Amino acid sequence: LTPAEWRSQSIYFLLTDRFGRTDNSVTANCNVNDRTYCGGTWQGIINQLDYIQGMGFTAIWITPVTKQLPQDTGYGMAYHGYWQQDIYDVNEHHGTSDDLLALSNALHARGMYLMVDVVANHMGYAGAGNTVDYSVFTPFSSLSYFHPYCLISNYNDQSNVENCWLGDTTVSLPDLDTTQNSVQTIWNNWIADLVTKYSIDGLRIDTVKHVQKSFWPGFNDAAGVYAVGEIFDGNPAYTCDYQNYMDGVLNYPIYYPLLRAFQSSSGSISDLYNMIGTVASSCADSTLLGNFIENHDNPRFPSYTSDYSQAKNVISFLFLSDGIPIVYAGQEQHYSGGHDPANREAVWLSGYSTTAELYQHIATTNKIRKAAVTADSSYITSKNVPFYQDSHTLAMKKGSGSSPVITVLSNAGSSGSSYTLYLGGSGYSSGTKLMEMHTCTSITVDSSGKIAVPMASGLPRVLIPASSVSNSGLCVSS
Ligand code: ABC
Ligand code: CA
Repeated sequence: LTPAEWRSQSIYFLLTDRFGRTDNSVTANCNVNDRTYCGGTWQGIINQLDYIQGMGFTAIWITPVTKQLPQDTGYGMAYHGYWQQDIYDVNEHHGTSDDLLALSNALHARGMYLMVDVVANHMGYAGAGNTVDYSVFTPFSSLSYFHPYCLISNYNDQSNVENCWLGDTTVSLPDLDTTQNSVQTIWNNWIADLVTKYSIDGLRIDTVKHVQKSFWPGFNDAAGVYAVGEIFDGNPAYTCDYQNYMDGVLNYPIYYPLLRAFQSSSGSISDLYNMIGTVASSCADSTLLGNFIENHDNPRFPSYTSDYSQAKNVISFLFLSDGIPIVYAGQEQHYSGGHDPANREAVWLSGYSTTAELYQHIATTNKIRKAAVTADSSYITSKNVPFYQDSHTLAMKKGSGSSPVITVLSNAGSSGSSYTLYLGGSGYSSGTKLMEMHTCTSITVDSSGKIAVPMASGLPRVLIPASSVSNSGLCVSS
C-alpha cells in the first residue's frame, strides 16, 4: 500500500504475544512482571479479527516477526520481538511462517491491512557487549558487520546515538554497521523479500534515529510500501527531519503536549494548540504521521488519569487531526499499566469486551472519520487548523474550506459542567445545518456565524455538515 492509500486507514497496534491465543483462552495467566512469553500467536490474532474490525480499524501493526534470542535473561525473554538473532526465520513462539501468511490472508480477505514492525539497527544478545558470540547471528555472523562495542552515553551527540549500542550489560543490542554496503544490501534484499513473501502492506520501523539518515531512503524504496519510523524524540525539528528520508514518522512531537493537555484539568491547551501548527510546518507532510497516545514503551494514558472523559478526548484528537490514528491494544479496555513491562497487559484478560466504554468511543470516532473521508475528497489531505482555545477547550477544523469537520475538545474531566459554548471562527456561514455526532444534536449556525456547542462532563464534541451524516451510520432518525 502506498503512503496515499495509508492516509485514510486506522491502525490497531498489538504485541503478538499479548493479544490473542490459539486456544482462545481469556483466562490464561500473564504476569507482566515475569517478562516472559504469555502465549499470544498469529493464529490468536486471526481468531479475534472481529473484535478489531468491530472498532472500525482497517489495519493492524504487529511486533517484529523474526527469530529471537532464546535465553531467559535478566530482563526476561524476547516476547516483544526486538531481540532478533535470525532475520530469515520467524519467532516460533508466535507460530509458523504459514501462520503468519494465514494472518496476512485473513486480513486481506476482510479488506484490512498488515503492518509489520522491523528492526535494522541491531540484533539481540543475552550478555554484555564484550562477550558477544557473533556466530549466533544469521546472516550477520561475524564481528565485522557491527560497530565496535560502546554503549550509547550521550543522546545529544548524534554520532554516539548512531554508532554506539542500545541495551546494557544484561541484554546487548549489537549495533550493525549500517554504513557498509554489504549490510545495506542484506537489509534491502531482506525487506523486499519479506514484504513480498507475506504480502505486507506497511512497515513500522524501529530505532530510526540510531541509524544514519542516508540509510533510510534505500530501505523504504526496497520495501515498496508505506513506512512509518520511530524517532523517540519530542522535538519537532529533530523528529520531522526524518520525514525527508522516509514516508512517515510516529508523532512524538504531538504525543507530549497531547498527554500534558489532557492528563489533568490544569493541563496546557495552548501548548498543544501551538504544537499542531509547528508540526504542520516542520514535517514534510503531517497527514502521513502516525498519531498515538499509548504504546509499549510509555506508561498508558490511564496511568496518569483514570478519568474516562480525558481518555475520550485524546482518542478523538488522534482520529480527527492530521495523521493516521494508532490505538495500542488494551487502550480500548482502559488498561492502566505504567512503565515497561507494566504497560504490556494481555488483552485476552479483558474477555474482549465490545461493550467497554472506550471500545464504543473508538468505534464511533472511526465512523465519524470515515464519513468525513467519504463526504469530502480533500478531508484526508487537508491540514487541521486549531481556531479557538480557552483554558480548558480546544476547537479545530479539518476538511475543505466550506465544510470542515469541527472537533471541540475539553480537559475539564468527567465532573465538568454542562454549558453551551458559542463557538465562532469555524468558517461556517449562518444558517448552515450541522450535526453534533456524539449527542446527535442538530445545530444551525446562528446569525452571527456562531455554533452553539452543547458541552457536558468534559466530553469531546464533533460537528459535521448535516448532509454528511447519512454516510456515518450514526444519528439515524427513527
Ligand atoms: C528492556 C526491558 C525493560 C528494561 C529495559 C532497561 O530493558 O524489557 O523492562 O526496563 C525493546 C523491548 C524493551 C527492552 C529494550 C531493551 O528492547 O521492547 O522491553 O527493554 O532491551 C524501540 C521499541 C522498543 C524496543 C527497542 C529496542 C526500540 O519501541 O520497544 O525495546 O529494539 C530509546 C530508543 C527507542 C526505543 C526505546 C525503548 O529506547 O531511541 O528506539 N524504542 C529518551 C531518548 C530515546 C529513548 C528514550 C527511552 O529516552 O531520547 O532515544 O528511546 O529510553 C522526551 C525526549 C525524548 C526522551 C524522552 C524520555 O523524553 O524528547 O528524546 O527519550 O522528552
Ligand atoms: Ca546504530
